[in-house]
Amino acid sequence: MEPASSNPSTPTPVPTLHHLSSAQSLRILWALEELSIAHGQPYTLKTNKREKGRAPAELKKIFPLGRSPILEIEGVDDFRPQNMPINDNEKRTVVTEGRLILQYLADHYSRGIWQPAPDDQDRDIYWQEFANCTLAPMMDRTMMVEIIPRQSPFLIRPLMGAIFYPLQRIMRKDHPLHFAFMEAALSDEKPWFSGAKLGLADFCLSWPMDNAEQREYFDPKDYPKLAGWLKRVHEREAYRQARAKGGSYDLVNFDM
Ligand SMILES: N[C@@H](CCC(=O)N[C@@H](CS)C(=O)NCC(=O)O)C(=O)O
Repeated sequence: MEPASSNPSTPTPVPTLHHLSSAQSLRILWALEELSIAHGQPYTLKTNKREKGRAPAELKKIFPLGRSPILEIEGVDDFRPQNMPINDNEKRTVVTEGRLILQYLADHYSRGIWQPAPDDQDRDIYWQEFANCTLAPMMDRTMMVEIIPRQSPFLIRPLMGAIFYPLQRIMRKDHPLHFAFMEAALSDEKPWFSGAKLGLADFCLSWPMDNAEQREYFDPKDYPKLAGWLKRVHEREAYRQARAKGGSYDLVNFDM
């Protein structure tokens, strides 16, 4: 497929986002809303509600792992990393993994708006990787040791609490070092993790930082630049539209 960025007059197939409530696909929905505001790029949103914390089984019909986000584009077949067999004769592109979806949107739909300045390219890619390979797993580990005792059967809950409470403290000990490291990366010249302007690193980091904020893992007073970044994210029209359209976004109990 011809990247939309190279020729704005080329009609681009409308992508469909298979979204899940209270999930990281909110950052893809935010990116799609940015494209809608920037160039009127249409998209189709299919919202799925978590059921007992999990994605509904129907998502497995779109992609075998049944997790969200999934971006589906009908009429093109230009990205087949999983060699997924497509039984029907129709052309269909299915992109999964949040960071890959963002890259796909940047390459095919963004017309360059998220392209960092040449001297910010390393920064942008670093913070994307940090978001998905360092901060998000850290938030997940901390969430697991908090949610397991809360969701345990009533009779063993005190025992589970006794086991898991020390683990929660150990997990949280690592957070300040990481938040301080992020704080140091922001400045008046580079107020975004992608550099002087919003980019893929910022979309990537919104998910673990929304987790941190909702679960009160960080005190905004201790990290004013990081808190300012998160506030700027939340005040963007596109982010607000995404929140309004995406259903619940409960990163404490995940709709349970
Ligand atoms: N590595 C994948 C992870 C996708 C993922 O695990 N998504 C979660 C939501 S945050 C999900 O669909 N969970 C539902 C379930 O496990 O049933 C990505 O980056 O997109």
